Amino acid sequence: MVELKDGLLNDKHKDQYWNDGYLFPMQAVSREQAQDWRNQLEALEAKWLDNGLPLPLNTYKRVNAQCVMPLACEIGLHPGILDVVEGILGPDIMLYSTEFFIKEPQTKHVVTMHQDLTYWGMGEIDGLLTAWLALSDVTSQSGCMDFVKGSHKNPILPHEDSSDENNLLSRGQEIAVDVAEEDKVAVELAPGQLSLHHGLTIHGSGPNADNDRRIGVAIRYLSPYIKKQAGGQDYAIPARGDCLAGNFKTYAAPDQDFAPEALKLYNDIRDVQTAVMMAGAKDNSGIYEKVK
Ligand SMILES: O=C(O)CCC(=O)C(=O)O
Repeated sequence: MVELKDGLLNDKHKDQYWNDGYLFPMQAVSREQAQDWRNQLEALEAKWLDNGLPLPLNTYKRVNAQCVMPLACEIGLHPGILDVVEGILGPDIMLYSTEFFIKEPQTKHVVTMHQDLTYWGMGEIDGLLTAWLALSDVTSQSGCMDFVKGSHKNPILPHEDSSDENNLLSRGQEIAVDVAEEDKVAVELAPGQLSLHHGLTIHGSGPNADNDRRIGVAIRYLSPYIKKQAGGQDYAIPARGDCLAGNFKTYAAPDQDFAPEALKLYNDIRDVQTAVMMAGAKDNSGIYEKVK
């Protein structure tokens, strides 16, 4: 356990993150808070699954949920999580994307081993990290993430697209080198616990062989000083400190689920990100699929 003092990382924790490319587990929010967020998510799923949204509900949950779901912003802007993130990114923080990674009980969905920054058009930077929050018990049995220690010291390695329908990633991206089982570190987390990983850390996750859903929230945070190297100007929500560098278009947290103006903004963000994310992809049938 990474013991936080007043909710903050100490220098040893920070060194560990920079040496290993990840840090876990931190109890960033209470178990009760995690259960409350899970309840809210499941109520939203029940209400909106067949409620005439322009894109499948899963698309909105899986990427940029912060744009259309107040709950995703509440989680991404929670002070307990931002306090931990501040220890790595510093006082100025933007929320780039909140993503619900859900594996239903006894299903084969996996996430192939990859580095996040491969298709984001940001280059090989230190100023982006993922805080991954467990909303259920996340174990090897239920398909927790695996990290490869020190792998963030690599550049962006070659990746290949896979067309496996069980892959939860946008283009089924997979690192083109085999990762030995003994190099994988299992990231087991209890509800309310958090892991951090660097944008170059090699990671993935296996299937859920458990009887409960495996629910994680991958929250991508950026330093406002990052400049995208490819694609048009991207979007982010100011989360803490000075976010006026102008590298990202800013927008406000939504105040109701799937409001028309938020759905329009969602499409604008999607267009900018799809151009970079899917460049050169063989297949475009996943969450960045073109709207007909
Ligand atoms: O939730 C998972 O299993 C994988 C998530 C992931 O790849 C990420 O957060 O970058």
